[in-house]
Amino acid sequence: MVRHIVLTLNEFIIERQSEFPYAKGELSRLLSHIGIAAKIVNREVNKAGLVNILGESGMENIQGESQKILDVFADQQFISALKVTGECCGIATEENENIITFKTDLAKDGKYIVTIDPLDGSSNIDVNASIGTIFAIYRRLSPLGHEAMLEDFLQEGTRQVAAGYIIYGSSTMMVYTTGRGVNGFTLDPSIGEFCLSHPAIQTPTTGTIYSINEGNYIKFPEGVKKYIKYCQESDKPTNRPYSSRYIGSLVADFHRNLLKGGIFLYPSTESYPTGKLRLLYECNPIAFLAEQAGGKACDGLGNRILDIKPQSLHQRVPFYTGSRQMVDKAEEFIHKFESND
Ligand code: AHM
Ligand code: MG
Repeated sequence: MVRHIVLTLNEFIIERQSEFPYAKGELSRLLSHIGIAAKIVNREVNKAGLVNILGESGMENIQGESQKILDVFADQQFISALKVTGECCGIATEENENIITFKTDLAKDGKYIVTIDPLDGSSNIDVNASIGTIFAIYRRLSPLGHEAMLEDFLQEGTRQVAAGYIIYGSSTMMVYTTGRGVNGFTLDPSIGEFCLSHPAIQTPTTGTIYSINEGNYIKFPEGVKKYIKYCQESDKPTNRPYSSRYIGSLVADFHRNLLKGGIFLYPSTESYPTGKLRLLYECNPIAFLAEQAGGKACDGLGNRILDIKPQSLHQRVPFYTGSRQMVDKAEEFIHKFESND
């Protein structure tokens, strides 16, 4: 019998721990706990289609537990998983207006804070399409021994010590970086472990996929409109026209483009004049992963996403990310036509 040796997420995290400048195992524990919460959320996500059979959200299930809407469930799972580590003094999530600070003595000594979108693209749940969790980890700025403060969360993306996402798709994967490349782990349901399946991910420098909600076309900046037309023109040497692929779930759209090469665009629109996606728990972690995989992320206004100083917790920014050459090209168009907007 041939035996395949698998490297699990936890083994990998421990193996890599010594590469980390101030490694004492705290960050490893945080990442492991995120992995555990992800498995619990995954279990519930997989049951989503059964909700109508087992009882509606907000009603009691057969064990007498009240059932929660999945994004609220995911939010609570990640909050409690991070609370018990004692390494994390606070968390900011898409579901909560203000930061959540952990008040135990252990947590007050925690060196890290986490920003997280617990279940991104949740409108896709009802139709069985992929959704995801996105997270970023920072070292706190406020003194140890106290509760976390807002300033701990308003740090530039360059200061992330780790970031990643979980994609609940045809299989469930966790992809993360600690600033030394990007690695992907696929959940093997038979052993309940994330196993290293995509080591040292590098994204192609160019690709043939563009991902954007074209329904908002009329209100896009002029340069974005021109770039879309460029993607649609025929040109053999650059493999155009490109293919349009858009799930409406950032993690799923980004993950596909990361592996195949492509560009994801979420510009300003009529409903979202500064873009829809949130800097702290959507754009920054994705931008960190993109750059670590050799790609690029910018706001189309001349700024690298990771350099933007956040002003507020739920700040939105226009977002362009993916294969380096494609993002460069989109930026070139935006810049060229910016006076027409
Ligand atoms: P959400 O956090 O409310 O789920 O919204 C974020 C999602 C992203 O996953 C996705 O890229 C985007 O919204 C899609 O927006 P739209 O439906 O406007 O194209
Ligand atoms: Mg979201």
